[in-house]
Amino acid sequence: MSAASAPVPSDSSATKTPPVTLTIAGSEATGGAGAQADLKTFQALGTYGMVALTCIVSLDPKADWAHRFVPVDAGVIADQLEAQFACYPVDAVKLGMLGTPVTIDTVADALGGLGQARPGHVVVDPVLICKGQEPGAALDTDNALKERILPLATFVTPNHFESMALSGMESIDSVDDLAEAARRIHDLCGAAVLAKGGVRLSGPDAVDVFYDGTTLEVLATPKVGEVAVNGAGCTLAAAVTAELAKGATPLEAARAAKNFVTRGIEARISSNAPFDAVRQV
Ligand code: PXL
Repeated sequence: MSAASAPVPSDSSATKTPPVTLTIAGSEATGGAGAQADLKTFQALGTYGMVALTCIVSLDPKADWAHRFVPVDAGVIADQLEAQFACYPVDAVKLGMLGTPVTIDTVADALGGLGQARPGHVVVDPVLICKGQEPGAALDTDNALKERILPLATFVTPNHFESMALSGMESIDSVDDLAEAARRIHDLCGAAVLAKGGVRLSGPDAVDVFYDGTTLEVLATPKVGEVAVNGAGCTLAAAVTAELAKGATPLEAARAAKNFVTRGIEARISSNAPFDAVRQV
Protein backbone atom coordinates (compact mmCIF):
# COMPACT_ATOMS: atom_id res chain seq x y z
CA MET A 1 0.00 0.00 0.00
CA SER A 2 1.44 3.37 -0.94
CA ALA A 3 1.99 5.96 1.73
CA ALA A 4 -0.61 8.17 0.08
CA SER A 5 -3.42 5.64 0.55
CA ALA A 6 -2.42 4.44 4.05
CA PRO A 7 -5.27 4.82 6.51
CA VAL A 8 -4.99 7.84 8.74
CA PRO A 9 -4.78 6.61 12.33
CA SER A 10 -7.62 7.96 14.38
CA ASP A 11 -6.45 10.54 16.88
CA SER A 12 -8.54 9.90 19.95
CA SER A 13 -7.42 13.20 21.47
CA ALA A 14 -9.29 14.93 18.62
CA THR A 15 -12.60 13.15 19.25
CA LYS A 16 -15.31 14.83 21.24
CA THR A 17 -18.21 13.45 23.17
CA PRO A 18 -21.09 15.86 22.72
CA PRO A 19 -24.41 15.09 24.40
CA VAL A 20 -26.05 12.30 22.42
CA THR A 21 -29.77 12.38 21.62
CA LEU A 22 -31.98 9.82 19.91
CA THR A 23 -35.50 10.12 18.58
CA ILE A 24 -37.63 7.05 17.95
CA ALA A 25 -40.12 8.59 15.58
CA GLY A 26 -41.86 8.60 12.24
CA SER A 27 -40.83 10.36 9.07
CA GLU A 28 -43.10 13.19 7.97
CA ALA A 29 -41.87 13.64 4.45
CA THR A 30 -42.45 17.39 4.12
CA GLY A 31 -39.96 17.94 6.93
CA GLY A 32 -42.27 19.87 9.24
CA ALA A 33 -42.98 17.30 11.92
CA GLY A 34 -41.75 13.94 13.15
CA ALA A 35 -38.18 12.68 12.94
CA GLN A 36 -37.11 15.47 10.61
CA ALA A 37 -38.19 18.17 13.08
CA ASP A 38 -36.53 16.26 15.91
CA LEU A 39 -33.20 15.87 14.15
CA LYS A 40 -33.09 19.53 13.11
CA THR A 41 -33.83 20.50 16.70
CA PHE A 42 -31.14 18.20 18.09
CA GLN A 43 -28.62 19.73 15.71
CA ALA A 44 -29.65 23.33 16.36
CA LEU A 45 -29.28 22.79 20.10
CA GLY A 46 -25.76 21.38 19.87
CA THR A 47 -26.31 17.66 20.44
CA TYR A 48 -25.33 14.66 18.34
CA GLY A 49 -28.69 13.44 17.04
CA MET A 50 -29.87 10.05 15.79
CA VAL A 51 -33.18 8.72 14.42
CA ALA A 52 -34.73 5.26 14.70
CA LEU A 53 -37.54 5.37 12.15
CA THR A 54 -40.86 3.80 13.17
CA CYS A 55 -43.09 4.68 10.22
CA ILE A 56 -43.37 6.83 7.13
CA VAL A 57 -46.13 9.42 6.90
CA SER A 58 -46.92 11.07 3.56
CA LEU A 59 -49.50 13.83 3.71
CA ASP A 60 -52.08 13.49 0.92
CA PRO A 61 -52.74 16.77 -0.92
CA LYS A 62 -55.61 15.05 -2.80
CA ALA A 63 -57.46 14.16 0.41
CA ASP A 64 -57.38 17.17 2.71
CA TRP A 65 -53.79 16.46 3.70
CA ALA A 66 -54.73 13.21 5.47
CA HIS A 67 -51.86 11.03 6.64
CA ARG A 68 -50.83 8.07 4.53
CA PHE A 69 -49.17 5.86 7.10
CA VAL A 70 -46.76 2.95 6.53
CA PRO A 71 -45.16 1.28 9.55
CA VAL A 72 -41.54 0.16 9.48
CA ASP A 73 -41.08 -3.59 10.05
CA ALA A 74 -40.60 -4.39 13.74
CA GLY A 75 -37.34 -6.24 13.12
CA VAL A 76 -35.92 -3.22 11.32
CA ILE A 77 -36.86 -0.95 14.23
CA ALA A 78 -35.12 -3.34 16.64
CA ASP A 79 -32.04 -3.40 14.38
CA GLN A 80 -31.79 0.41 14.36
CA LEU A 81 -31.99 0.57 18.14
CA GLU A 82 -29.42 -2.20 18.50
CA ALA A 83 -26.95 -0.30 16.32
CA GLN A 84 -27.55 2.98 18.09
CA PHE A 85 -27.20 1.75 21.66
CA ALA A 86 -24.14 -0.31 20.69
CA CYS A 87 -22.43 2.79 19.21
CA TYR A 88 -23.12 5.48 21.78
CA PRO A 89 -24.13 6.07 25.35
CA VAL A 90 -27.41 7.91 24.71
CA ASP A 91 -27.98 10.78 27.14
CA ALA A 92 -31.63 11.36 26.31
CA VAL A 93 -34.16 9.63 24.09
CA LYS A 94 -37.39 11.01 22.68
CA LEU A 95 -40.31 8.82 21.68
CA GLY A 96 -42.51 10.38 19.03
CA MET A 97 -45.00 8.66 16.76
CA LEU A 98 -44.88 4.89 17.23
CA GLY A 99 -48.10 4.16 15.40
CA THR A 100 -48.91 0.47 16.03
CA PRO A 101 -49.08 -1.85 19.05
CA VAL A 102 -46.35 -4.03 17.50
CA THR A 103 -44.02 -1.03 17.21
CA ILE A 104 -44.82 -0.05 20.79
CA ASP A 105 -43.95 -3.55 22.03
CA THR A 106 -40.72 -3.53 20.01
CA VAL A 107 -39.61 -0.17 21.40
CA ALA A 108 -40.68 -0.99 24.97
CA ASP A 109 -38.82 -4.32 24.83
CA ALA A 110 -35.69 -2.66 23.44
CA LEU A 111 -35.62 0.11 26.04
CA GLY A 112 -36.61 -2.26 28.86
CA GLY A 113 -33.89 -4.69 27.79
CA LEU A 114 -31.19 -2.05 28.22
CA GLY A 115 -31.40 -2.29 32.01
CA GLN A 116 -28.86 0.08 33.57
CA ALA A 117 -27.83 1.30 30.13
CA ARG A 118 -31.24 2.84 29.49
CA PRO A 119 -30.88 6.62 29.01
CA GLY A 120 -31.60 8.58 32.15
CA HIS A 121 -34.02 10.79 30.26
CA VAL A 122 -36.93 9.26 28.35
CA VAL A 123 -39.11 12.00 26.85
CA VAL A 124 -42.47 10.71 25.61
CA ASP A 125 -44.48 12.79 23.15
CA PRO A 126 -47.65 10.69 23.35
CA VAL A 127 -48.77 11.02 19.73
CA LEU A 128 -52.21 9.41 20.03
CA ILE A 129 -53.90 10.23 16.78
CA CYS A 130 -52.88 10.11 13.19
CA LYS A 131 -55.50 11.34 10.72
CA GLY A 132 -55.04 8.40 8.34
CA GLN A 133 -55.45 5.58 10.88
CA GLU A 134 -58.63 3.63 11.55
CA PRO A 135 -60.22 4.56 14.88
CA GLY A 136 -60.17 0.91 16.06
CA ALA A 137 -56.48 0.53 15.37
CA ALA A 138 -55.80 3.89 16.96
CA LEU A 139 -57.52 2.81 20.17
CA ASP A 140 -55.33 -0.30 20.44
CA THR A 141 -52.31 1.90 19.90
CA ASP A 142 -53.41 4.36 22.57
CA ASN A 143 -53.91 1.58 25.11
CA ALA A 144 -50.54 0.02 24.31
CA LEU A 145 -48.89 3.41 24.66
CA LYS A 146 -50.41 3.89 28.11
CA GLU A 147 -49.54 0.38 29.25
CA ARG A 148 -46.05 -0.04 27.87
CA ILE A 149 -44.53 3.36 27.11
CA LEU A 150 -45.79 5.75 29.77
CA PRO A 151 -44.20 3.71 32.60
CA LEU A 152 -40.79 4.27 30.94
CA ALA A 153 -41.24 8.03 30.68
CA THR A 154 -39.30 10.52 32.78
CA PHE A 155 -40.87 13.48 30.93
CA VAL A 156 -44.19 13.61 29.01
CA THR A 157 -45.36 16.31 26.58
CA PRO A 158 -49.08 15.80 25.82
CA ASN A 159 -50.87 18.31 23.61
CA HIS A 160 -54.37 19.61 24.36
CA PHE A 161 -56.14 16.53 22.96
CA GLU A 162 -53.68 14.06 24.47
CA SER A 163 -53.96 15.80 27.85
CA MET A 164 -57.70 15.11 27.82
CA ALA A 165 -57.19 11.50 26.76
CA LEU A 166 -54.52 10.77 29.38
CA SER A 167 -56.11 12.68 32.27
CA GLY A 168 -59.64 11.44 31.57
CA MET A 169 -60.92 15.04 31.56
CA GLU A 170 -63.76 15.74 29.14
CA SER A 171 -62.70 19.27 28.38
CA ILE A 172 -59.74 21.56 28.99
CA ASP A 173 -60.85 25.14 28.54
CA SER A 174 -58.67 27.14 30.91
CA VAL A 175 -55.17 27.29 32.36
CA ASP A 176 -56.57 25.80 35.58
CA ASP A 177 -57.95 22.84 33.61
CA LEU A 178 -54.59 22.36 31.92
CA ALA A 179 -52.84 22.44 35.30
CA GLU A 180 -55.28 19.84 36.63
CA ALA A 181 -54.54 17.64 33.61
CA ALA A 182 -50.78 17.99 34.20
CA ARG A 183 -51.26 16.95 37.85
CA ARG A 184 -53.35 13.93 36.90
CA ILE A 185 -50.90 12.79 34.23
CA HIS A 186 -48.02 13.14 36.67
CA ASP A 187 -49.92 11.03 39.20
CA LEU A 188 -50.48 8.42 36.50
CA CYS A 189 -46.85 7.91 35.51
CA GLY A 190 -44.58 9.84 37.90
CA ALA A 191 -42.90 11.74 35.06
CA ALA A 192 -42.42 15.49 34.72
CA VAL A 193 -45.24 16.79 32.54
CA LEU A 194 -45.35 19.67 30.08
CA ALA A 195 -49.01 19.90 29.04
CA LYS A 196 -49.23 21.94 25.86
CA GLY A 197 -52.15 24.28 25.48
CA GLY A 198 -50.51 25.98 22.53
CA VAL A 199 -53.03 28.09 20.64
CA ARG A 200 -56.00 25.95 21.79
CA LEU A 201 -56.94 27.94 24.90
CA SER A 202 -58.58 31.29 24.28
CA GLY A 203 -56.68 34.44 25.18
CA PRO A 204 -53.65 36.26 23.86
CA ASP A 205 -51.03 33.77 25.08
CA ALA A 206 -49.86 30.30 24.04
CA VAL A 207 -49.90 28.60 27.43
CA ASP A 208 -48.21 25.37 28.50
CA VAL A 209 -48.12 24.00 32.05
CA PHE A 210 -45.15 22.27 33.67
CA TYR A 211 -45.62 20.00 36.68
CA ASP A 212 -43.14 17.55 38.20
CA GLY A 213 -44.86 16.64 41.47
CA THR A 214 -43.36 19.64 43.28
CA THR A 215 -43.23 22.65 41.01
CA LEU A 216 -46.14 23.86 38.94
CA GLU A 217 -45.20 26.57 36.45
CA VAL A 218 -47.33 28.21 33.79
CA LEU A 219 -45.26 29.00 30.69
CA ALA A 220 -46.91 31.67 28.59
CA THR A 221 -45.74 33.53 25.51
CA PRO A 222 -47.80 35.76 23.22
CA LYS A 223 -49.49 33.70 20.49
CA VAL A 224 -47.84 33.98 17.08
CA GLY A 225 -51.05 33.83 15.01
CA GLU A 226 -54.05 31.69 15.94
CA VAL A 227 -53.31 28.66 13.79
CA ALA A 228 -51.25 25.69 14.96
CA VAL A 229 -47.97 25.32 13.09
CA ASN A 230 -46.86 21.90 11.85
CA GLY A 231 -44.06 20.49 13.97
CA ALA A 232 -44.42 22.76 16.99
CA GLY A 233 -45.20 19.89 19.37
CA CYS A 234 -42.46 17.65 17.97
CA THR A 235 -39.95 20.48 18.15
CA LEU A 236 -40.89 21.34 21.74
CA ALA A 237 -40.41 17.76 22.92
CA ALA A 238 -37.17 17.37 20.95
CA ALA A 239 -35.85 20.59 22.46
CA VAL A 240 -36.69 19.30 25.96
CA THR A 241 -34.75 16.14 25.07
CA ALA A 242 -31.70 18.09 23.86
CA GLU A 243 -31.69 20.35 26.91
CA LEU A 244 -31.95 17.39 29.29
CA ALA A 245 -29.08 15.69 27.43
CA LYS A 246 -27.00 18.84 28.01
CA GLY A 247 -27.67 18.68 31.75
CA ALA A 248 -30.64 21.01 32.28
CA THR A 249 -33.17 20.26 34.99
CA PRO A 250 -36.65 19.35 33.71
CA LEU A 251 -37.98 22.85 34.50
CA GLU A 252 -34.99 24.54 32.82
CA ALA A 253 -35.46 22.23 29.82
CA ALA A 254 -39.16 23.14 29.59
CA ARG A 255 -38.44 26.88 29.69
CA ALA A 256 -35.64 26.67 27.11
CA ALA A 257 -37.74 24.47 24.84
CA LYS A 258 -40.66 26.89 24.97
CA ASN A 259 -38.36 29.74 23.93
CA PHE A 260 -36.84 27.64 21.15
CA VAL A 261 -40.21 26.67 19.69
CA THR A 262 -41.49 30.24 19.87
CA ARG A 263 -38.45 31.35 17.85
CA GLY A 264 -39.11 28.52 15.38
CA ILE A 265 -42.74 29.57 14.96
CA GLU A 266 -41.69 33.17 14.36
CA ALA A 267 -39.27 31.90 11.69
CA ARG A 268 -41.84 29.49 10.17
CA ILE A 269 -41.88 28.54 6.53
CA SER A 270 -45.16 28.93 4.67
CA SER A 271 -46.26 26.07 2.43
CA ASN A 272 -48.98 25.22 -0.07
CA ALA A 273 -50.63 23.10 2.64
CA PRO A 274 -53.07 24.96 4.90
CA PHE A 275 -50.46 25.06 7.67
CA ASP A 276 -47.00 26.54 7.99
CA ALA A 277 -44.07 24.58 9.42
CA VAL A 278 -41.69 25.42 12.23
CA ARG A 279 -38.13 26.26 11.26
CA GLN A 280 -35.50 25.41 13.84
CA VAL A 281 -33.23 28.46 14.02
O1 PXL B 1 -47.12 16.21 14.98
C1 PXL B 1 -47.23 14.92 15.25
C2 PXL B 1 -46.53 14.02 14.27
C3 PXL B 1 -45.53 13.21 14.72
N1 PXL B 1 -44.88 12.36 13.92
C4 PXL B 1 -45.20 12.26 12.61
C5 PXL B 1 -46.19 13.06 12.07
C6 PXL B 1 -46.88 13.97 12.91
C7 PXL B 1 -47.90 14.83 12.34
O2 PXL B 1 -48.03 15.00 11.18
O3 PXL B 1 -46.50 12.93 10.78
C8 PXL B 1 -44.43 11.29 11.76
